[in-house]
Amino acid sequence: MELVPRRVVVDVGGEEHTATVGASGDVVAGPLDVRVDLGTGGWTWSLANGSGTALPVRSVALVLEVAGHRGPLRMFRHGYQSWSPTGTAVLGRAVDPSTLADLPFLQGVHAADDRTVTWPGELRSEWVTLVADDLHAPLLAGFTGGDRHDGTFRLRPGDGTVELWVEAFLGGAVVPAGGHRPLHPVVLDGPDDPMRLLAGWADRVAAAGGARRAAPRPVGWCSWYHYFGDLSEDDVRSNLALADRVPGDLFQVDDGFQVEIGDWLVGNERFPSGVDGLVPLIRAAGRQPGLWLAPFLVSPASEVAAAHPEWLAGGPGSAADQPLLAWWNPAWGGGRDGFMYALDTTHPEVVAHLESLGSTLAGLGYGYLKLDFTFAPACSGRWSDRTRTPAERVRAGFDALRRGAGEGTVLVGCGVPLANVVGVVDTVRIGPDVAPCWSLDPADEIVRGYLGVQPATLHAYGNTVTRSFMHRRLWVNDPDCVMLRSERTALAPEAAATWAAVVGMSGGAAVVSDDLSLLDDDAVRLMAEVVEEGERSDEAARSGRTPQVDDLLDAAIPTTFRAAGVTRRIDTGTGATTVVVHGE
Ligand code: 9PG
Repeated sequence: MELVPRRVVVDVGGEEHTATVGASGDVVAGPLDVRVDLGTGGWTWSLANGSGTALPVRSVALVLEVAGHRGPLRMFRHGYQSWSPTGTAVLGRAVDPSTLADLPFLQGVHAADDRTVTWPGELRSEWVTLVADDLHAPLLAGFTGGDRHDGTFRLRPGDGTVELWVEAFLGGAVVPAGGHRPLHPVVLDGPDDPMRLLAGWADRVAAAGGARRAAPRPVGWCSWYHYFGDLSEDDVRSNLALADRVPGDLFQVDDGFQVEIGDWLVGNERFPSGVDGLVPLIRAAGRQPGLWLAPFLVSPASEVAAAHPEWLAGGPGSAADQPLLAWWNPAWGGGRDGFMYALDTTHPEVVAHLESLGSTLAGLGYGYLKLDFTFAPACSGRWSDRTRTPAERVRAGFDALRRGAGEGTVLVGCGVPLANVVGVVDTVRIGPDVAPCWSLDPADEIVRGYLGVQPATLHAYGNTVTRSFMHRRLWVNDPDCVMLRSERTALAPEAAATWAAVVGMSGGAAVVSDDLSLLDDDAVRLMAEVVEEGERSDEAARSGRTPQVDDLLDAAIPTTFRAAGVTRRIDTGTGATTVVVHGE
């Protein structure tokens, strides 16, 4: 199997222009000049606008022919952001979820390009992909960065041939007349073992992007998966009193403390001591205060939205004079049925505001900030600086928070486009939310095609396994919380134990999220084991030995996971572990 470069296709303002490529050099694709330097292990490229007028560039793609494959092709589909499902699909059998939903509002939350896929049978992957057939070991293609623009792979079946479109996604960023933009280089690797290929790619990305991978592994407690949005200061106090039941020092308050999304320094009526008052409480128990926030979202009812309407991004197309609706969560209220606005991270005052927010929270004593729903600046809309790509808008927000919070604060990216934040965050949530159940019924699907993004322990398990190679290469992986309570849960004890063990084996964050008064002695013992096992896995990962997934390319959700001398086989139907083998 081989990937053979054939054409360059650019999308400028919705119009496609094509040019043939065979060797390195400059090609003219409509109004753009694209320079491609092909090597054996990939290529470097850049674009230039010699047209004399500013141009909105949506994408630049190098189209590769997949030559010499046998039998159906499989694609490792890497998801766009934390909650986007990652796993293997078979070309001709699976479909792109956008073709089922046709809902750009949600599609843009789970892919760089929010439009519905129109190429019949197309499968997409973001940032990196593996392509395999029945006969050959897989090939890898991946961008070596993602902070200047996103990168999308489109596997497109045709008449007897299959093409892999490798697309630098600039989202309509305006390139001024005479402007030039380097694009992230693309590596091609293989045929080889899939886990080896992914690890090798991640090492390249880490080196290119200055990955922050030395932060301590978060271990402790988080309020979300028991209390959800009803959390109160009393709940924080009662769990602090039992904090010794769980190892580690993190004590993280999640969604539920704020008066409005966007007004992060003001607690609601359930938090009489306020956001600042939580810090001494948590510190008095000897724990490190952590706080959740969705820094780029603002509620229509927030003070920040009222005081600075010019800080809000505008809607797409004809809705440009209205604020962009970037997310919807009825539980957040806000006076517009739960629709939330987005801060314009290309606006200098917004950047200053985020920097000051980071600095204030760090100054109060929050050493750990869970930055959630951070895909928001990538949404299609009207942004004050039209030369910025969606990736650059996300990155600008994170860079501002980092400048404010300082080097010593642990920044966690959640709901985050992974490619955009290498080198600025310490930890990344790499999967969808767990829930007090193992899996969902197909009838629970809210938007067609997107069941896999809904909270369920199975969904978190899938991404924990398929993205395990990223841990300590790109950042510290956060697989999401362990839940061990035996009351007020639909998670069977066997499934809870499997999930806890997988979290440990991943070597990533090990955070429990129960009302600690509901943990019995067995649960307390299990959590201690998870943390110990996690320590061993993390130690191995620090020297490049991340977990192995033997059936990564054989199943949509793998069933085997191997780390730190343990192999586990999981029944993904029930969550029960069927086989545990100790020893390499
Ligand atoms: C707080 C929660 C927790 C959780 C985060 C995030 O797709 N969705 O509708 C969706 C909603 C919420 C969500 C994830 C996905 O959860 O991952 O840990 O902090 O926010 O609101």
